[in-house]
Amino acid sequence: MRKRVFSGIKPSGELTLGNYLGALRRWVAMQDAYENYFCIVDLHAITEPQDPQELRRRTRDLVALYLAAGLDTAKSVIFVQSHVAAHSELAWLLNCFTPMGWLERMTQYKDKVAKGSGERISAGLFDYPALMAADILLYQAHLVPVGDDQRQHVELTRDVAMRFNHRFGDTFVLPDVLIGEAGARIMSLTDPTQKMSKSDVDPNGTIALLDPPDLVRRKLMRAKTDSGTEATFDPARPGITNLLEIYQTLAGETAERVEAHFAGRGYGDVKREVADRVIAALEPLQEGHRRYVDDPAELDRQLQQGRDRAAAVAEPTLRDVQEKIGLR
Ligand code: AQP
Repeated sequence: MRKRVFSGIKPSGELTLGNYLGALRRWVAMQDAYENYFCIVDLHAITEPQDPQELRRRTRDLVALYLAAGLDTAKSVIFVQSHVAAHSELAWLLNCFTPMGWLERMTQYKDKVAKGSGERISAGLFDYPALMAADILLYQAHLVPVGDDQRQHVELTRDVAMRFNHRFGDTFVLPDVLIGEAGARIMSLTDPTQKMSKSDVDPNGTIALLDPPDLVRRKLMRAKTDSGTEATFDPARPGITNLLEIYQTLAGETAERVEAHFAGRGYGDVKREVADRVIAALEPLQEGHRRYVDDPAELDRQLQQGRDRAAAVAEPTLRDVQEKIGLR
């Protein structure tokens, strides 16, 4: 039997190169080997304020990008989280089995609180990991391929599952996190000490997957680097290291070969070649995206099919949990 994989992306902004290299591109590469469930996690997006029109558009955009990137519905179930009600239902149940202390330790929550004003932080943002646990556990997923920033949430999912299994008997598969070797944490182009995020307010810090080629080149040529000249991976020089990592991931090379390729050349050369690679990688994505967006009926058909296939797996898990805790 093939192992099951679950992962998702929030439609909380325009998809970035970080989301692509840390998540989407890896899903495509591994989809032949597993039974896959790939979700657009709109319920996670609303943990922070969203414009309803934009949310609707971005959700469909994301489906189109999943398909354009090469996810194939013959190999992967692609669906929108809120279309399968079991996600919200199990999230509530798991809430009641997740200690507050565990949630308080999540660094993503702490980072977001530090950036925003405390008053406006929603209970949903605090509770985000319980919903993420529900997403993963509903499908009895063995593996969760994510970027490095989500490692802690998958570990919490595992702890919640273990706790539940211990109390009520074998119910959930314990999932393992799967982090890529390169591209797991792409950093902002304007502040390379921060990860590239789709909700970044500075548009120059991120490359959006739908950015036109000239804009991609401009942003990369202006990417913040130090005053050094040697193009080597070096944690003390996060700007150039980030650019080399983007190059490495797209070229599928080892770090040593990338350093050898750029030996004796300046940062300007690195930026130019990274821009060439990124633009070449985005071109087929943008073209595929246009094709799907131009055919809304086909997108709807894919989503309906995805919903049905996902619900067929999620609903029996939910019923089992309801029975075990005495709701049925
Ligand atoms: N900079 C990144 N480098 C590598 N991987 C990344 N991911 C996100 N940013 C990077 C991975 O993309 C997947 C989808 O993430 P998400 O949308 O569920 O939430 P996120 O991790 O919070 O992504 P963002 O872009 O930072 O969204 P906002 O700004 O809305 O919070 C995950 O696998 C993630 O690891």
